[in-house]
Amino acid sequence: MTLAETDTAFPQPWLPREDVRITDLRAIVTAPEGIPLVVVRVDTDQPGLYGYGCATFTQRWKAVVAFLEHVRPLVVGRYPGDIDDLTRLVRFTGYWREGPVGNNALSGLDMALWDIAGKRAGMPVYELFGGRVRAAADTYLHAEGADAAATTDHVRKLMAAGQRHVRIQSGQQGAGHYGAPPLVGEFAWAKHAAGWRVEDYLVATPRLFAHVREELGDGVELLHDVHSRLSPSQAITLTRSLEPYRPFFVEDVLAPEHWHRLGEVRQASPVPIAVGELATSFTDAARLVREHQVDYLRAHLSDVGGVSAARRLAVLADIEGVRTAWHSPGDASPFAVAAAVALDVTSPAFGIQEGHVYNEAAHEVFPGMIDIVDGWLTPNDAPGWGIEVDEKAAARFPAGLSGHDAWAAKVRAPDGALIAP
Ligand code: GCO
Ligand code: MG
Repeated sequence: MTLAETDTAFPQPWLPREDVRITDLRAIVTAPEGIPLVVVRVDTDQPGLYGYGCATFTQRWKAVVAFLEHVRPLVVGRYPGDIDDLTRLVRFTGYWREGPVGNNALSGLDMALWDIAGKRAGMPVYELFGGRVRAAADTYLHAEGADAAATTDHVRKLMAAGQRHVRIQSGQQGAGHYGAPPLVGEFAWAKHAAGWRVEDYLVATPRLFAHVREELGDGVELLHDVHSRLSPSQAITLTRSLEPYRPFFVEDVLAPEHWHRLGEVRQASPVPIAVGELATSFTDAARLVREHQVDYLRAHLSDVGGVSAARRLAVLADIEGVRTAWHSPGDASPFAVAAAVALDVTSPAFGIQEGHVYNEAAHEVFPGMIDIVDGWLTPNDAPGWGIEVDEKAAARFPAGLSGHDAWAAKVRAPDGALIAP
């Protein structure tokens, strides 16, 4: 095929090195764990050559699927090897860019193109990124329970399974804290009896840490996710109260609306601060690193535009002395996990990797996906991401509306005011 033969309104701008063309781009939506996941598949005119990428904005997945309708005509007919040109094309043609919908769609395309590049080269993507600087990524998993004793038991189980790092959350009166069940009863005096009381949280959290350290000693690294519920001064109070228990990091002390005040918190905090999963623009994530507002950058790969964007952030983090801790819970598909781990093993700035133990249904849908073994995530050595999608299995787990809405709608203070969940 020559340039002139490309039958598209968005022709190939230069003669590609090899005659390979994109023929299709589509979304696959599936919910093997009940959490809607969006995967983008990019096809080419070469038999058996296609790629997958993660485009999961689980709460608003239908919007991403619709956005991809705008992406498809931009890339069909193009050479899949021009990854940066194709992603810049998607960004610039839309004029208004960034945001969780557009960036997730972009990420699906971006990761799928890296998958195709790896398959063409016969190499895992991590080798295209420059090769390993470490054998595998150490991970953390989540422990939660109704109270400190139950959370401690959960930590014990995870340690027995090989985890060296565990995030601890525990329940509280009223709505409970993020990640842990509501418990112990409600506030009889309150306008909203099932409310969440920040003062109680600020007392309960250092007690939780004290309990876990007392029971389990120093042989485990402990993490904690505030989930954006504090003001700057409350964040400082919390981090100071946790200092004796040596947390590995404290996550999301402030909501993104107040990130301009993160510097203050970090200056006053005696423990490392991790922020970034709510960054929905590359620019915002880069600012967290450039302005030294975080010790660990926790961007969600697909929300900053994909693995290419995150790779630039990892380089920036390396330059600025910041560590990475890519966000990767159950609302990231196994392609996002593979992409995060490819960055983890190739970046000197790696700090820790959030892990998620997927269920059997997810393994059926995504053959080849990588799992945590003894606390480690090790990249797949097959070309590309080395993961397939079994579309028949995927269809058995249709996506409904995200359950997140129903949960977040309940997170209110005792006076009834809605809180960032
Ligand atoms: C974390 C998280 C998540 C988010 C979830 C929202 O793993 O650190 O904060 O579990 O709540 O991704 O959909
Ligand atoms: Mg979090």
